Amino acid sequence: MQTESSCKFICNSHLIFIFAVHIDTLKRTVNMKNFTCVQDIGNLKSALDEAFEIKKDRFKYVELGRNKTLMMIFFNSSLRTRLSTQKAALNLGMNVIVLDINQGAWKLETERGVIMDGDKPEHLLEAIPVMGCYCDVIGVRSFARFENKEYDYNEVILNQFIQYSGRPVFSMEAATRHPLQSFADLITIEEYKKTARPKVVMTWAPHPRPLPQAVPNSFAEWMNATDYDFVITHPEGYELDPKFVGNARVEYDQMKALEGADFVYAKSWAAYTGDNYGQVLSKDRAWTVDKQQMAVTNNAYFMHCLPVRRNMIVSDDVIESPQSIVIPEAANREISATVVLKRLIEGL
Ligand code: AN0
Ligand code: CP
Repeated sequence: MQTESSCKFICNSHLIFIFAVHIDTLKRTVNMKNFTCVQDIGNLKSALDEAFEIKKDRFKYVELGRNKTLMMIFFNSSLRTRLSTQKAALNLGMNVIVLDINQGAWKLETERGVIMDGDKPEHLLEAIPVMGCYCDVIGVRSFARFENKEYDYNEVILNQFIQYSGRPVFSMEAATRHPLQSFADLITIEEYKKTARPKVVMTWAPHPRPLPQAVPNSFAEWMNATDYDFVITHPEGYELDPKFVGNARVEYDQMKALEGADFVYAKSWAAYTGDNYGQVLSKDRAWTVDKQQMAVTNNAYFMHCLPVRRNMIVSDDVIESPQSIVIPEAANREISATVVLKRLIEGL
């Protein structure tokens, strides 16, 4: 039997390969199994086209999710992800169940082989397939714990959901990536850019507590998938995993990096490298994005995923300036989530 993707004939002793057009391209739908990284979204141009189509008419696919249930599982706090993903599900006519693991659920053991005589009455390996019984799609928020780099970077929790829930799973910020955020960031840059190939600078900024690398890793991964001029700047010691840095330019001098920038994307993250994994190495407020930093840019737009600590990461003046697009950026979370949920439902 011919496969859907290709078939071959033997003709005059030449092999002629005829590649059948995959049925998906005809329907212009992309069936996603899971959504955890930029590769899962496939072609960025068609993902953006779909985002703008949905932004024009966000209830266009309201019939698609009828009698389908989204379950959102939060191991960590959230404002935007919770609200925007729920709104996205409502746009698609879905039902929504939300569970905060730390508020009302049994405390979950996550390690195999543990003698469960402590304070955790339930194991994740039972909890996950049970959750899968009550829904069609599962979103998971599970931050890096900073106890063990390998554990975090292997995405143990997220992968257990993929393996044991029996449902499509999407990341609502996992240990190493925050793809719904990065997709919303990309949509926002596309809306505001004035040149085909804008200069986008991601700058580290100080914060009192160690924050995950998920947002900067993910932003870098998505920016590297575009043809933008992408620069990363941070103090020495804050190098990110080279897998995410890719071909981005890394510049240790923040002011030099910011020269001529069209977009400034601020984010704090804890150290990644060596024994410093998960540590705060600097709280140097010289790195806070202030008027002085913005002055060397090309009248750049200021972006941040939020929540943001004012006068640590960004000054009041900059975040309140007309160049600050943090609110439209957050608004686009509804759009990125609608595209992702639509595609996951189409894959059911
Ligand atoms: C989280 C982080 O930096 O990953 C969530 C950002 C969307 N931020 C905090 O924990 C403050
Ligand atoms: N940007 C973002 O993911 O925000 P929340 O942590 O509030 O969901």
